[in-house]
Amino acid sequence: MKKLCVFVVVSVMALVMGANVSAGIIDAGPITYTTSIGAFWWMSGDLADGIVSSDIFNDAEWLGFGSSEILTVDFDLHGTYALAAVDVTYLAASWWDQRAPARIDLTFSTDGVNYGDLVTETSFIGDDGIQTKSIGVPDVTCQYVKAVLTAPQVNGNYWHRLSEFTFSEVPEPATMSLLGVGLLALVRRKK
Ligand SMILES: [Ca+2]
Repeated sequence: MKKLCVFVVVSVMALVMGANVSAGIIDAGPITYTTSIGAFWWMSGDLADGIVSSDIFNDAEWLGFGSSEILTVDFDLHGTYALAAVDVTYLAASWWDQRAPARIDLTFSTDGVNYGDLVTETSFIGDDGIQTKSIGVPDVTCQYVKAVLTAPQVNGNYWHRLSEFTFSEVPEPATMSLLGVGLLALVRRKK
């Protein structure tokens, strides 16, 4: 009986952990986006291709935008998800006049028209290379995400250099059901 209980617990844990992995980062493949201002022409990076560049000089992995304007990026996840976090990877290098955003406002929509559930992030590491900021989202169900990046208030010429937006979803309800079924089986076996 004891062995059976251990088997059930291990099986449930394996299933739950497996389900959590698949329910984490949303596949970047189908995600598309538009930007309110054009990226610098020599940079051909994609903000939703699943690639986070570690090479700051590889213009094929980065997109650059002038920082004197507000940049809006409208994402279509091409599926409905309960989001847990949005990770933004950017370059902050004062020696190269590239700055972290001063602020990012995220809003969410199910129809691409009406946006709500505002999440504002103002805490970004402003220097020292490639940075990824994970912005927590309070379990918002949506298909569309609008990210508004506000430039920092600094003097001189500067710009944004962005590599990726990564979206993560909360564990699916199926995971919780699975856990419940497993525990129920365990309790019944004990009786
Ligand atoms: Ca990318």
